[in-house]
Amino acid sequence: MNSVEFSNHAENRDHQAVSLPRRIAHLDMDAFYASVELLRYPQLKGLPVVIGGSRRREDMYLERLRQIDPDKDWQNAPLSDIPVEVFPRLKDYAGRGVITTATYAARQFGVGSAMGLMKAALLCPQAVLLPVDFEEYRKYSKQFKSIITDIAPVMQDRGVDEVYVDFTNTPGGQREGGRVLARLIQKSIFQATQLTCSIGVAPNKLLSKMASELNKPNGICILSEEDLQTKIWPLACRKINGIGPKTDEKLKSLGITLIGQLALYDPNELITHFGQNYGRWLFEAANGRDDSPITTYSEPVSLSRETTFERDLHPASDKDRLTPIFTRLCEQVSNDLKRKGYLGKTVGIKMKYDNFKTVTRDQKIDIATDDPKEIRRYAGELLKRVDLTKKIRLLGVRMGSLVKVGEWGAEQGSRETRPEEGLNQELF
Ligand code: TTP
Ligand code: MG
Ligand code: MG
Repeated sequence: MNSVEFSNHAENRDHQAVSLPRRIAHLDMDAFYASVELLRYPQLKGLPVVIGGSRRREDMYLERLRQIDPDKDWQNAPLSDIPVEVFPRLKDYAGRGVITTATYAARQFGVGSAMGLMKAALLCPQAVLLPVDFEEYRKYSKQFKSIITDIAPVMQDRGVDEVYVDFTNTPGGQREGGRVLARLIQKSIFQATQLTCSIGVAPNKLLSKMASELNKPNGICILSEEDLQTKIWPLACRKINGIGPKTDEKLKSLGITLIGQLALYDPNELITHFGQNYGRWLFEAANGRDDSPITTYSEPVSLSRETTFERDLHPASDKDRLTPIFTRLCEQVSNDLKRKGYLGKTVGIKMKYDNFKTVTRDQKIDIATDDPKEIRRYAGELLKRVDLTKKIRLLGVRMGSLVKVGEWGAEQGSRETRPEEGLNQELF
């Protein structure tokens, strides 16, 4: 799993002479990874399909296909020719993988994102299991976003399958509360990609994010301030972007489960329990108030790679396995940095033990780098600062404090690496 964390720059606040009511859209693709896979394998449409487990390999079904029909030239046959029975099923999966997403047909069985594949197999054994292909998803991600900015240029990236779009001053953005423009965007994306999305349009980001979920899939939801009590207040507090599981638990202990209850709670009480800033924010959010701007440009603040092992590994008895895994993570982070054109000034490691306790350590370094050996050397030093007497289930490497290559100075990355700091040095 790789991940990129973003910070926002270059805020885009309205400075228009005529001030129109704010109309902010949130667009989110429907069952994104799964929908992209179904473009490749249309024969799976309507079936329960989950995405997860291993990475995609080009030739993965070839052997079974040759068994079924040895005379056919499977290598050159379209992917849509692959018979449905050739695809692996959830019931045959063994391992620790989790679901990234599931088609809506699979969700009816109660399976969904972040659920373990083996647990999901109990609920829907017949579901087709497809591997992940991030490259393909990124390709479609870029494509749908560029279709949006062609129509409505003020867009904030919010991850691989979602964006905020400022409709306020975009032509058509005020018509029917934003519905006309939302329909146009939805139609344009579908025509170009055959992918569906859902759009919420509301007076602010907070409400539009909730609205986009209300009519999923392939839906549009237009919210005005008057809809707050009927459409938002009956929802669980967790639906607010910014209320996580811990806050939710705490709210529940105060007897607050629905947004409406939070909205009517004494704000001073909330401040007592959650602190000045967050307490106030909770109250404002539940009352549908949010003036956070659309930020149209974002840069990563960190890049990381992590991996969960098939079985827990012990630093002492499994060091032959852990060392190459660790090296590989450093190389992957290095490649990510190079591909995106960044150097990092903070190296970090993450470790999850078999009891699920997670520890992280990080360290500032003198010279920003993207060099795998340098990353490994510093990350290796950090290993000395964690407990290596217990079994580990996950290992991760992270580079933070990123700077764009070229914005850092000529000396960057020019430091000679001594041979003993190479990629083969023992770590565990
Ligand atoms: P989401 O937009 O949360 O989900 P989705 O697009 O699959 O389905 P929905 O119709 O409800 O929007 O996430 C976008 C993609 O991100 C999703 O297709 C797969 C990936 N993802 C994960 O890998 N792990 C996760 O836990 C989640 C929630 C998503
Ligand atoms: Mg989605
Ligand atoms: Mg999403």
